[in-house]
Amino acid sequence: MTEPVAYSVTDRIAVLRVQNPPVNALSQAVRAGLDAGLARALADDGADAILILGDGRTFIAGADISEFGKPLAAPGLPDVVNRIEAAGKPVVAALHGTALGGGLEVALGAHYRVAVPGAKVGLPEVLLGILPGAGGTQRTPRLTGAEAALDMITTGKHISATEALRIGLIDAIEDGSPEEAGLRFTRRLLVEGAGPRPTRGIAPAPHDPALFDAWRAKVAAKTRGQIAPVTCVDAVEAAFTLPFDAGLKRERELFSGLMASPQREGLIHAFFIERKVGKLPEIAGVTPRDVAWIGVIGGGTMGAGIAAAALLNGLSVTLVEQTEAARGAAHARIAGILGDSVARGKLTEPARDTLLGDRLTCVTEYAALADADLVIEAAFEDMAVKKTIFTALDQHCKPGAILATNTSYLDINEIAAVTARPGDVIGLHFFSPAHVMRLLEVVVAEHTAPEVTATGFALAKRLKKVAVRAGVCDGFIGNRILASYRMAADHMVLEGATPYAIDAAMVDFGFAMGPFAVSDLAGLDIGWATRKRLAPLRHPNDRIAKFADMMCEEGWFGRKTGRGFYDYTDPKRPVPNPQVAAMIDADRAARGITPRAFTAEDIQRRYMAAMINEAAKVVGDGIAARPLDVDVTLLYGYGFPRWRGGPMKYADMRGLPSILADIEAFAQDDPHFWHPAPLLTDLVARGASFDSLNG
Ligand code: TC6
Repeated sequence: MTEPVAYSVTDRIAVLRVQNPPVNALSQAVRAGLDAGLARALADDGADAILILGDGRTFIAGADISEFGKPLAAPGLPDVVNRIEAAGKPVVAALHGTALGGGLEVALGAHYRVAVPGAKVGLPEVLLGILPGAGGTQRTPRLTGAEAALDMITTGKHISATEALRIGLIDAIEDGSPEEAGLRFTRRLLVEGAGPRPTRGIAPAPHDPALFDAWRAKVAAKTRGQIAPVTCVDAVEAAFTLPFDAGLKRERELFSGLMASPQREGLIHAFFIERKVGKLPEIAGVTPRDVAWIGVIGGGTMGAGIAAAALLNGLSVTLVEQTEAARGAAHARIAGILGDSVARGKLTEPARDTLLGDRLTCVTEYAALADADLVIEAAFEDMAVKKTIFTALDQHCKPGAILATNTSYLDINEIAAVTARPGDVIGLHFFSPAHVMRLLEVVVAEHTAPEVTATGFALAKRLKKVAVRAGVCDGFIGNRILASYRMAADHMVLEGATPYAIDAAMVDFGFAMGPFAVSDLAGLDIGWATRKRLAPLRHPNDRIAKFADMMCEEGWFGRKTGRGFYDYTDPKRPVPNPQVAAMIDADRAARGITPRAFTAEDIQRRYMAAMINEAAKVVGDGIAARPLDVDVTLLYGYGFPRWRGGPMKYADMRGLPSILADIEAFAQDDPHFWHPAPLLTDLVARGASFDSLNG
């Protein structure tokens, strides 16, 4: 077995090489290995200096997150870092890949830091609901000053080696492998006679005492509801108000508090499920098909967004529209999105011109798709339209080309049946705007071949998206669950809550926007069309609110028409649309409802109960493979607060019996809507959690 930290000596420099693939996380064995290597180097008469580096693709990507929440096995990282800093021989860290979190803290414990040009560094603990707890909040500001340290620690962002050099976090950038760069730098130190240089010995630079209050206010406004970012400011402040050891103690207290918080548990759940969501037995070991050239049918908002995402990630695109005018409009739409990328510094003007000139073709003929590897249809949501398109695609596309639909709810089995290649047909459900939103539902139809599914996942990765496998049903995973909690919100309005109280309660829960503000943004005409489409399929006891139809009949489609649940006369400061209340009153009166009061907690409980209950049905029906697929869908496509881990994690943390009790209580008044999901009932009976089904 490979040692977690290998020891060797070159040119009187002891090299401690961390070997814990894939990312050299600081597991207990690595911490113990660093301790042992350090002691050996200090006792080694043949070594005058010590060099720490990482084997493989990266330096050290941080503490081993999988150990969090379990009892800590000695040695603790803060002690290891302190011992490195206290070494009587100069210690150098040579950084490559990503030196993150505890990894960067090890480097800060070293006396000097050198990086290879492509290296990145960061303190991303805040994104996991904690803070850099191995001295990072005390040592970083001593090297960089308060502002740069606060920026890194409260955002968790990765910075380049050049930026790290500029702010004083590292001492040099050297070409070559980390070993070459590190040895060259250390040899120079030895020639110069440089000795140990503990970071703790550096006095913090003077600062404006009001700085920390200003940062607390700024960070609190930006990261609403989260405790770690503000706590990070408190910890950095301690570097300026307390002596070093007392600052470390304060950091530890704050760290322990965050470690025990449910937010930490939610965020770490989110970290791991994002990596687990693509690991599915049906595509394990399956080779995806090569995709270099994609076709897109339809150049509206969705089609243009998909085309732009593909172009920005190195694919060639042929877009088919019906008319010359639509073809031109689609090209202009895509050019607009790429122009925004230029404006934001993500793309150079020449690169944009190459994409638009050489990589994008907008046409009106399907024949142009003859050599496309994969075609994504993003046309009007109508089964007849889709069938016509898929019949044409089947005729024009080469054998082996994948035919995908971006439908949000239509039956993909029915679409696939019009082709002679149902195994090549799949749903790729993007979220709008498609070049921004990270979620992609990969909808696997009855005959979809595993390599076609694997290609969907590979394409998502190429487009820097998070793919979730979904089965075929109306709305797949996300929109099916949305329909249910959106219905619960409408019912609450009928019973007495205002849309504005519901929005406020859900923003308070952690969503960026409430459901009615979201509907205004998406366009109320979308919900209107869905209600009309589903009307013939409804059960007579379904309670469908009428107030939204009344609003649509007035031509109020939300933000785009200046009016919806809110009035957008001042688009930056929407206010409740005063005429909506009368429509709601009329709807209630027609049903003989006397409105009652709802507290924010009542609203949150009903909303979450509806979401979790439908999600449990989605898992029980096999539409989502595991509860974690629901969590990823809601986190990446529906603005669910990441620090709550997703609805299934939230349910597990609150306790499934409590969720079931709510559903049963609500069912007393409305047994038609509130049916406990069999899976939920079963888990409660067995005392099990959703997480137990995640594998
Ligand atoms: C900390 O340091 C606190 C310190 C205070 C202590 C007192 N631990 O993302 P990838 C796994 S907090 C355990 O697919 P990439 C990951 O699950 C930590 N496992 O690769 C995956 O496993 P799988 C601060 C980890 O090249 C595999 O490695 N550090 C850890 O796209 C590959 O990961 C961070 O927050 C870990 N720390 O990206 C950094 N990191 O193959 C977190 C990764 O079984 N990590 N794994 O699925 C990252 O941001 C990225 O992994 C990356 C590499 C940029 C390092």
